[in-house]
Amino acid sequence: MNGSHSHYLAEELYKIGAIQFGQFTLKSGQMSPIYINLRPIISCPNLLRSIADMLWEKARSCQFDRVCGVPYTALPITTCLSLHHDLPMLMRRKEKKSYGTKQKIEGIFHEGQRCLIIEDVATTGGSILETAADIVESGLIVNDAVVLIDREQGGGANLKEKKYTLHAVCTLTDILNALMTSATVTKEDRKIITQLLEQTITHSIPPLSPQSKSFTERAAFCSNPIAKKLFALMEHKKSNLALSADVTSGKELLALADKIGPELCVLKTHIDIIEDFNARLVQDLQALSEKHHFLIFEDRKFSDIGHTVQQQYAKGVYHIAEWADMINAHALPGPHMIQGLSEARSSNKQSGLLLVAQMSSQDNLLSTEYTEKTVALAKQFSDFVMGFITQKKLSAEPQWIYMIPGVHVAQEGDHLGQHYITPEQAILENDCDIIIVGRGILKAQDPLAAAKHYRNAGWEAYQKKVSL
Ligand code: S5P
Repeated sequence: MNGSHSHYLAEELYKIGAIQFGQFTLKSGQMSPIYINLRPIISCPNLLRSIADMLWEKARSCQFDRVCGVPYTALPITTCLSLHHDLPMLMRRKEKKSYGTKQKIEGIFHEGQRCLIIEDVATTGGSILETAADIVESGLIVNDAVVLIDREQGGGANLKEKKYTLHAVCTLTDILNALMTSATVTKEDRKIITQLLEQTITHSIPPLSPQSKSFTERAAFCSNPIAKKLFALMEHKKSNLALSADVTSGKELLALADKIGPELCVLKTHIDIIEDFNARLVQDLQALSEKHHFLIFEDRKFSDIGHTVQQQYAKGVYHIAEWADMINAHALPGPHMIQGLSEARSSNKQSGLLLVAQMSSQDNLLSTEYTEKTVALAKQFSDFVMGFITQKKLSAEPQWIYMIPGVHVAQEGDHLGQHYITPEQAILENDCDIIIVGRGILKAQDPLAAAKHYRNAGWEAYQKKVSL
């Protein structure tokens, strides 16, 4: 949907209390942190008119002769649509009529005419299906239903089973994302929305296959040579631990790489925080990566136009393209940036790109829609993109490698918004492949012992997952 629609809608619905956050008991007796009831819109003519316009944008491409709202909230909305666009309306009786004609559908129609169904909120699609059943029983044909908010709880799929198509103006995720950027939302509500969005992402991810494929099996699906190499290296070395070597002296970096290297599959650098950088440093680092069998990942997070990232990757002081096995980039600038990076690869060196699909920092701006688009972008460059920096597994396709930062066994976060989870949560619950650990190891009293601990925890969780 059009972003300005979702912002307007979210803001207005929130303002009039049509969307509320807290603790609510639903009709079913279940507790819910969100309550959506669009009935107040009938007292807000401007909003009602706008909602009808948004529905019309979706409805106009459908073929139909009549419109019918699902009782009750969709009735005034459908009336509004009908009046604006000259659409003959029908009405479904919710209560059975025990006298007169006993007909369930009121209005003028003929058998074989097509009826479009309008609804305010779809959850499982049950109310739409009930309305459709009565309409069909009355001799009309139903092909489409248009809904303002799809709560993404199976409505689309349930309608599809009956060969009906659900068209949604927006999803609940769109609304929640829009509310996150709204100044009117209270701090308490923002917290609940963040949790809801995290759950939504988990739900939209394909469930774990009963037998998760091993790294060796998944290597066969990769087009990128570094991805293949990394899968093989992890299985051989029995490590899915990446060290985030966030130190500021070259000497310290090399000492760490030598000491912790045997425990790692990947050593991640922020080369621009090194205060005494020189070309020799990366040569020495490469020698250590060969000695201890780990890959070097420069966490540069490119994010500019194609022409600029080419120079940032291959030129400047660091010549990253000459020594990094892996780099990462924000998907924000789009496909030409990836193309730029891909073209700037060194002819002497294989390399792979990870796209930042989700971040560990609290209140970050990467929405579910952004994450989904990032995955779609990766597919366009599958010979170069090897996976994602993420907080959760994002696709059922086995070739992607999921690296998860924000892992710590003893802390929940830092004072600058970093949010931590444990290795078990990262690998088993969030279904990622490689844990990225920085301060959990660097600030430990005995960094080597800490690295061994994270390595074992990460690997045991992986083994548990593949044996499930
Ligand atoms: O979302 C992210 C992405 C990355 S790459 N969150 C992160 O923390 N990172 C990086 O992972 C971050 O730049 C840092 O180098 C590392 C986490 O370090 P730690 O000390 O908090 O474990």
